Amino acid sequence: MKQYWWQSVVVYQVYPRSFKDSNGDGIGDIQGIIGKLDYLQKLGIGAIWLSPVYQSPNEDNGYDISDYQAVMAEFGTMADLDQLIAEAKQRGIRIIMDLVVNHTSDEHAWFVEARRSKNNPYRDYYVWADPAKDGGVPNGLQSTFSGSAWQYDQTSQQYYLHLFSQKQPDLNWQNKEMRQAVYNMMNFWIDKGIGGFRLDVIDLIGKQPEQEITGNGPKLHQYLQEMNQQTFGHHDLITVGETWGATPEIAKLYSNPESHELSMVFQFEHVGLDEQPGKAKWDLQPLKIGALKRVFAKWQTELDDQGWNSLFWNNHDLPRIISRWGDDGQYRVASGKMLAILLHLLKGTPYIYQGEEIGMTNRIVHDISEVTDIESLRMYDERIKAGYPKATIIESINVKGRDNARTPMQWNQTTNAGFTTGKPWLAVNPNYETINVEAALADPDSLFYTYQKLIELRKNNPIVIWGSFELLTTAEMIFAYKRCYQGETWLVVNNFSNQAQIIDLPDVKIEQVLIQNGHESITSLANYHLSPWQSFAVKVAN
Ligand code: TEU
Ligand code: CA
Repeated sequence: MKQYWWQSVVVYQVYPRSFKDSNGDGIGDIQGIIGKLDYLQKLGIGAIWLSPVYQSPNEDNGYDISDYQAVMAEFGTMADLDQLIAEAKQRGIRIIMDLVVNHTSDEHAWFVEARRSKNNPYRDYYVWADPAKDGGVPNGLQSTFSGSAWQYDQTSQQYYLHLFSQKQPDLNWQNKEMRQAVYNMMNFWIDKGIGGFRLDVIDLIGKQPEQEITGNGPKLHQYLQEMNQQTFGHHDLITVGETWGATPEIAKLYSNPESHELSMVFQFEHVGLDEQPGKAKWDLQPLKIGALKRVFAKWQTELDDQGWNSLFWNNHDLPRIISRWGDDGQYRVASGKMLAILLHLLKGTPYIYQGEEIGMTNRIVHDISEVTDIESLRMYDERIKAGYPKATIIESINVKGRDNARTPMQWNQTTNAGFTTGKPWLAVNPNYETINVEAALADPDSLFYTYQKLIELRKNNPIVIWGSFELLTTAEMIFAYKRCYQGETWLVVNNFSNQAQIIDLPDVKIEQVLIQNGHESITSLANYHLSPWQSFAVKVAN
């Protein structure tokens, strides 16, 4: 199989609003990112996925775009962005742009035109429907941000579709001119020398709203093949689709190079494991490690050579992994290293979300007034109306809310964690005095250096990229697996718990300890006692 550059790099996600503020207005910006490129180079990453930096009224922090070819004034200028692309390139780092083309902002010129009248040339760029017979919404489609996905438009007396906020009208991918306009816009960015695209909720673009089909619609793959053909297919770019509804079968359709669609997709099967089946992410249940192992093993083995995995614990929509599935108290560093080692030695392209590499944690709120994210705010109103107790809703937000990932990056122990000299747009996590980049860099035993070493291992050992995967049968709370490549074998052993565990692999002869989260001498795995969250990778004789 052909090999691609994006199979061997680690990608770092920057959420610009929260990364680094260079001018004291409390909002992260592009010059702030440029100032931290040396730090990212030191970590060893090969690409940055930049969450949206386009012009936007910020209903959904930039995921509501009003001009795809202009930079959000708060973040800087097009010249700043060109400089970022160039300076990153000098450091061997490519810039992956976030492509949000399931919807635009209602302030986008296309929508401003479209809503003028039924026969406006842009009308069909969006999805419109007549009221139901009783005058109400056309059907039962729901918005991810609570309530109906249909918004009534007074002027034309029709409803438009918004699978997210009513300020994020859905584009109509059945319209050929609209698709062409999107491809032209993509080529504008490709011509700037970007490294690729992350495609926001791309599995929704094949929607058939009249049949209440949203994800995985009938023409989805046809559109992606067309997009590939008209844009990135002619360039050596990374493309990663955000696909909440992907199964391994579907992921192979997207990511098998033969199908000429995308490099890989983000699949979210593991992300749903700590919610009650059939309910919302807010309906909490504890994670079962056994289920997590089965899900990961399934994706590792099923994609194998017919597709490519992306590997992630975190992004700007998800709570911090150490708080979620590790231990953000006594074992913060140990569990963080375990989670890093476990993930980064799997087969696929790993993604690090800003702050993950220093072990940032969730931020606790006590009242809804401390929350900024639209998803949490809408859910709160909806559940208050439905009679849920306040405390239960706040608990769900503390465990799962998106603000957890969006608190400012913690650079040092000065005021506001060195993120801004002004007032941060979202409060800094009070633990910044101990958890920050400066402290991490000064401590050779910090999580940062575990991530750095994992990236280095990947660069120097083809087995990490290409090796086969096999889940080992062990006690429930131990996540152990084997990688094999060209006569070499690695074992990766992780204690996914706060308790000691025993692993018994008497036949294993250890040749080398490659990485670990402690300082134990590991010479045999016969009746080996793992301390809480202990994690290591060893090279073994065949
Ligand atoms: O996220 C898709 C999405 O469905 C999320 O809203 C997700 O369901 C939720 O955050 C987690 O439960 C993408 C972007 O990553 C997100 O930031 C945007 O809000 C959304 O699309 C709309 O563009
Ligand atoms: Ca700023």
